[in-house]
Amino acid sequence: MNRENLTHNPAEQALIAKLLEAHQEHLFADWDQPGTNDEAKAAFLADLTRIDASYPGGLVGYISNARTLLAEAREGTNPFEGCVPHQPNPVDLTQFDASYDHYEALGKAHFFKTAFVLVAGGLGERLGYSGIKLDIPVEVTETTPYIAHYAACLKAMESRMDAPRPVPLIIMTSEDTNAKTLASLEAHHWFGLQKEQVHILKQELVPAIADNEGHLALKEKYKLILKPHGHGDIHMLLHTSGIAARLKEQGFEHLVFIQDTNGQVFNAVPAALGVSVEKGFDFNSLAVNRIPGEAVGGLARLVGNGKELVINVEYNQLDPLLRATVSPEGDVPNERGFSLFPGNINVLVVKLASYTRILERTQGNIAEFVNPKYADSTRTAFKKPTRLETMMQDLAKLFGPNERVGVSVFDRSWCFSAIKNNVADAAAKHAAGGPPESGATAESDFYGAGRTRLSVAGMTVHEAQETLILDIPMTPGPRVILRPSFALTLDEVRSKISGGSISGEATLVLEGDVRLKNVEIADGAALVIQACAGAEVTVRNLKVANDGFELVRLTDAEMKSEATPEYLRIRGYRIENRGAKVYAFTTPGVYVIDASGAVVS
Ligand code: UGB
Repeated sequence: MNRENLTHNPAEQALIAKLLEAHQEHLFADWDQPGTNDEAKAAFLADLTRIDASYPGGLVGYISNARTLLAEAREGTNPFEGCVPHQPNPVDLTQFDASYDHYEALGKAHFFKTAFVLVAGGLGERLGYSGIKLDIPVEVTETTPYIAHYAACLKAMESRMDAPRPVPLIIMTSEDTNAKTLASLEAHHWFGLQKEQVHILKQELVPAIADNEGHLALKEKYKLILKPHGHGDIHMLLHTSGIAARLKEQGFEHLVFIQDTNGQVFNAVPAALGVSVEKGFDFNSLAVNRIPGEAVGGLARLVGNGKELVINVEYNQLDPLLRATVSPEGDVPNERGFSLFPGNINVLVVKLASYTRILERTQGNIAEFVNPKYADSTRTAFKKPTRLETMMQDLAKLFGPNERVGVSVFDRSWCFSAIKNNVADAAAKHAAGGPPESGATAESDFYGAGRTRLSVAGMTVHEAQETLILDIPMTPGPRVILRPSFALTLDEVRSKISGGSISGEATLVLEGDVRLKNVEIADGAALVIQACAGAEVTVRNLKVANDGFELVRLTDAEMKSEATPEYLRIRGYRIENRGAKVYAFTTPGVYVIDASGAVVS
């Protein structure tokens, strides 16, 4: 068909001409005559136009980048050719000692100059959850969604400032998650945040590529196959939206990048910020001790080609790089069972001054890569269409020799426990010796961090025995939820809790300004104290014994039933209230709960 007949819109005609020059004739072959399927054609052209505008260099640039990267992939070009990996020189924050307190205090004093970026455009394909991951509850004692937990952390940070100001939250969504994220925020009144402090940036999907020649893949006539471009899009969006530059102008100094389901991240944020401030890091990656082979990138200092970079080597590239250079056996464990290269948890603390400079220089374009699954060893055909991807941690590659790129290593369960896998895959990962990263382990670690805080404050904590639920390990108690309004740092916990004990499958939930002095909570019992802003509650010498909450395993029938909420089916249990003692203080004032459990105001 004559190309002028495809559309009367000059801009669309120009785009078609460019695509034909880029050998994309198949996109427009076999078009029906005008009058047939016109709506589908218009939608197809609208898709092409939108993607052309959103990708730096347009669709033709995307196709050209794809051809280059696919040719390199086909030849097996080593992206790290000439580089030798060395261990980075991490700041060790795995012990809760005086230096940890020092960094937390520094970080806390810096809250008012910090903004957060939450990348939440991923579909969570490995988990197979039908909603957005931000809506999944991090715990099912009180059923708090991740987004509610993050918002509560930001509110708590604000309340620690001398002159409180809203902590900006930038959320990156995608076609897959945007509408549901907005709906969730609106349905819950922005989870207590001001609407103006939340900025939503939607990333576009990119077209899938059918072959080494860079032909765009069609799902059907007039429909492209579109796929996520990866979390690296956030840098381009922070640049093109002007938000990064604006935040810098407003006096913010650091951005903290976080993932969608890591309930532990704010445990580590104060100390990580403190490290960035004291050491003047332009880029600080939070990391954990990594088990060789697990799906977490390794942080390495790469030396070669006249450069030295501290960067993430993604999990599928680390082992081959090590085999080709320093370790013929690949990624082998040290005597403690850990890889020599700390695991990247994709929590980044970035100095805004250097970040905006780099965005100006690069327009936010960071390294793309392609990972095609070839049909056979000739590498001429793919099993299924592939696409170009980007990763937000690759930003580190753009920092120069005059900028400071560091790594801060934390205890794993303290700073990182995400929900990545469905129950079957999680059980298989556990059987293979790796972290399951499931709904149950994320919740178990969330309570575990609460227990750690109580122990640090000197409370005696008798843990319940680890158990397997659907062949996934978890520790069912004590279930300790210390809300951010109660404490954000270890020092705050120490100042509010003294003495006491908690045992087995007991539950403790503390919200607001609450102090516990010699409180004992028996195995299976539960104490919940909710103090509104302006209420100060002290609990003295109370011995708590009641039927508390019970963790109940789902039956096979419940696991299969659509009537069972999906957020329970991804863990294999629910938690039922059998008689928890709840104190709710809804008006400001000074209250004491005495040894008999009575409230004396
Ligand atoms: N995300 C987006 O916002 N947009 C996208 O297009 C894709 C994802 P995954 P991944 O934590 O253990 C990363 O898929 O990419 C968001 C690191 O690269 O859960 O496999 C998504 O919503 C790896 O080095 O993780 O691996 C989510 O919030 C390691 O640190 C976030 O990006 C690994 O995470 C991560 O997406 C890990």
